[in-house]
Order: sequence, then C-alpha cells, then structure tokens
Amino acid sequence: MSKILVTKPFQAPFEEITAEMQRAWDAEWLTNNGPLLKEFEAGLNEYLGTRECAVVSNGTVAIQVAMQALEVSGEVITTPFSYVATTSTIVWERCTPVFVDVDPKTFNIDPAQIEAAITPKTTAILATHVFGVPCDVDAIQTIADAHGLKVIYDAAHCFGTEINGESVLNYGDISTLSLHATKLMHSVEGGAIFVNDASTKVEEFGNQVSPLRYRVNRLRNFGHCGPEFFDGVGINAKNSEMHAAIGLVNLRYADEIMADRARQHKVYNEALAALELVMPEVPNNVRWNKSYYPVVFRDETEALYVKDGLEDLGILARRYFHPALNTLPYIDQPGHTPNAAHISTSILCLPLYFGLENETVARIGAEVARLCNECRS
Ligand code: T4K
Repeated sequence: MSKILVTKPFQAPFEEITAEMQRAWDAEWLTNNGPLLKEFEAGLNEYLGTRECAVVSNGTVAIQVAMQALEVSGEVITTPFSYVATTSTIVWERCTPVFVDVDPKTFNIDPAQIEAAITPKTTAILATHVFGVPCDVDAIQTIADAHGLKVIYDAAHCFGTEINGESVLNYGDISTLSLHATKLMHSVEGGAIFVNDASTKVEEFGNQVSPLRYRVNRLRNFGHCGPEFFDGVGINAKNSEMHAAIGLVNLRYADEIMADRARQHKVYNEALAALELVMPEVPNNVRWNKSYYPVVFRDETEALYVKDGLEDLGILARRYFHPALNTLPYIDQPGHTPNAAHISTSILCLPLYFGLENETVARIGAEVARLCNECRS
C-alpha cells in the first residue's frame, strides 16, 4: 500500500498550467520580472488584500532580502520554534539570533518576554506566525515602536490567515511568505515579500512605489536601477514566468484549497477530541488558514510512540518543528526556552493535503487515538 505523506503539493489540472505557460513561451519572455510574474503579484495583492507584494525565488531568500532592505544588523530577537530557515537566515546575514521563549498557547514568540532580551545591539524582531496562527502583532508592534526596532514576520505559512478580516501579511515592516510546493498556496518554488511602508511614494520606471518596495526591488535584481545603473548591492532573488504561471493557476483554487483543509481539520478534531492533545489556540478575531494539523502530546515519549506506530502503518507524520532552533549546532547563546523545548519535542504534524479523503483522515485519527491510549495505559 502506498504511504500517506505528511503533505503533498496541490496539483491543478495540467492543461491549465500549460495554457498559462504557453503565454510566456509565445511572448519569448521567461524570467526577469516578466508580465506573468507581475500578474501573479497583482493577483496575490488582490486575493489577500495586501498592499505591495514582491515575488521572489523562495521564502528563505525573502527573509534575507527583508533583512537587507531594513538594514538589520547586530542582534535579532527571534523564536526558537519555527522551521530552520528563520534562524539560519539570521546567521547567514551575519546577525546574532537572540531567542525568546514561545507562548505555550499559540506556539509563537511570547511578547511578554521580548523586552528583557533587548540590548543596545538589537535592531529587529523576526517572529514566525507558526503554522499560520498569528503572533500577538499588537503587543510586538508596541514593543518595537518603544525601542525603535524593525519587525519582520516570517509568515511562510500564512497565505489566507486574517486578523479582524485583514491579511496577517499587512503587519510588521515586512512579512514574508513561502510559495514552496508543500505550502497551501504555491508556485513550486517561490516566496513573496509584503511591504508595509506608508511613507511618500517614489517613482520607479513610471510606477509609484513605497521607498521600502523600491529597495526590495533593487535587492532582488542585482541592485539594478536601469540597464547600466546600480544603486547598491543586490542578489538574484527573481522568480521565473514558469513559476508565476503555476502560481496564477493555483490562485484560482485558493478558496477550494482552504475549504478542503478546514474539512479535514473537522474530521481530525472529532477523532482526537477525547485525547486532550494541545493545539495552537486561535483568537476569536482570527480566520486561521488551517494550513497544518499540529498536535502536542503529553511528552516526547508519547509523541514518538505515536509517530513510530503510524510509520509502521505507512502513515508519515512529521516532527514539525524539531529540533528547537536554539539547539542548532551553530548557535552559541540558546537562552532559556522551556516552552519551545517541550513543544518541539512533543509535537507531530499529521497528514493534511488537498484531496485527502475523510475516510483516510478518520482512520489516521483513530490510529493516533489508539496509539496514544496504548502509550498512556
Ligand atoms: N519559514 C518557515 C516557517 C518555513 O516553514 C519555511 C519552509 C521557510 C521559512 C522557507 O521557505 P522556502 O525557502 O522553503 O520557500 C518542507 C519545505 O521544503 C519547506 O518549504 C517548508 N518550510 C518546510 C516546513 O517543509 P521538508 O524538508 O519537510 O520537505 P520534504 O521534502 O521532506 O517534503 C515534505 C513532504 O512533502 C514529504 O512527505 C514529501 C512531500 N512532497 C514534497 C515535495 C517537495 C511531495 O509529495 N511532493 C513534493 O514535490 O521541508
């Protein structure tokens, strides 16, 4: 029997993909911020209700470019509970990650512990809205304003999540999204930088853009500000017309993809209700995109018992996210983060992807319950 993976990419009908790609092929324009990419950016802004979106080659380089655009240096306050890209990018940018523990209810950075971690070297907060559940954005902004810090949200998981009816991507100086194949919305590889800069717009090739968007555009394209002009160093963070074509098609299915995740959540919730497993708490004013199905077991023993038992049945749950990022081998100052330590050792994400049938979800839920009870008895 074929294995049940933790996730699978959404795959739109192939004819739709090739029809979009044909447009780029016919135009003989395949990359370098072409017309399909611009359409994709406009489509993301329209669907999400965001302001300025720059599509890049992946969600990791999106964080890199965000840090460069905001001139982040020195110490960066961050979460130990996220995918490795959050921390590795800080280190890659030659900054020092300063870890603050997470709130055990949301699994996100605990704002009450941020202030104590601020030093004269701190320039930014890089927080993750883990699994698409928003951080306490108001509390974080208040602290950042009081101390003159930049705020970057690693919003890799956040396509479709809203706070008070507004995209979570509209918070922070910059929010970054991943459009990787395993994400709810994807362009195979891809990322996007959402810029929140209300200052007076500047002109860029006849368009009006915010100064921060202007910097992001320079940074993602080698620093070019004209064929023979450069206004600073840049990198190649562009994405291609082929990726944009797939993104444009997938956007048509966004509502359907999210509804499908919600359907599966319901089935899991029913199957697992009696176990009293911990899931991230979602505030009432939040519309969660339900991009993952994370559950925290009583302890690591229980989580691994369930994981191994599922694996024997060909069901591949994953330890997203383990290890805690402050235990990575290149981290010198791990800080004290017991909540992140508990969550990262005791969590599993259960299979969740477009088209996974109710019957299968119910069966996985029943096996989790059986294994969990077996371990507890
Ligand atoms: N920040 C956060 C918080 C993130 O979660 C991520 C990425 C980033 C930043 C960086 O964004 P990107 O630079 O990636 O755009 C996967 C993804 O590669 C990664 O994008 C994602 N987070 C992370 C949470 O998950 P792996 O190492 O778990 O991927 P892999 O290859 O084990 O695949 C996961 C499952 O999906 C497997 O069961 C196989 C299945 N799969 C995968 C692919 C690629 C398929 O069935 N088909 C496929 O084409 O990292």
